[in-house]
Amino acid sequence: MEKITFTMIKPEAVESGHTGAIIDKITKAGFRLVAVKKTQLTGDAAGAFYAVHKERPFYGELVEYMSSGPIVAIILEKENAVEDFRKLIGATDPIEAEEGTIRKLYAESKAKNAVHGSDSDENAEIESSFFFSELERF
Ligand code: 3AN
Repeated sequence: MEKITFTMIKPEAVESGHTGAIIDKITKAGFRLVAVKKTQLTGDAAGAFYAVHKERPFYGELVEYMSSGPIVAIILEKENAVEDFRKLIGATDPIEAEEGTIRKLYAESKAKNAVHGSDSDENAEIESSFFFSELERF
């Protein structure tokens, strides 16, 4: 059964011109683009998106970084989307990410790690709804 996951290409990767290469890698791995939007988060919006991490020591840094420049928000569809996408992006810290993964190729650090990937079907829907209405999904 086809499922969705949600990703963001983060500010540093967009700024460095990696958007096209990252989307190419994603679609070549069998994911279908359901919705795509380039936008910039306000500090408040980034804070709300990452509210689950509020108590983590890096929360302030994360919110500041994620609102520092444009991002590309994307809903993706594939069988086993959440798990397969997390495999494609690799570990949170690029030092630990496997060869060939998006974070190994494009991430700068644990904070500036190129892309976001939903960690569950439930969060994929919550995160997708944060950026897109039902009418914007095709
Ligand atoms: P993932 O994005 O792999 O699911 P999480 O959920 O542990 O990783 O962390 C969410 C985001 O918070 C990461 N994508 C990363 O940008 C940031 N982050 C995680 N750990 C750190 C850290 N130690 N220092 C700075 N930022 C971090």
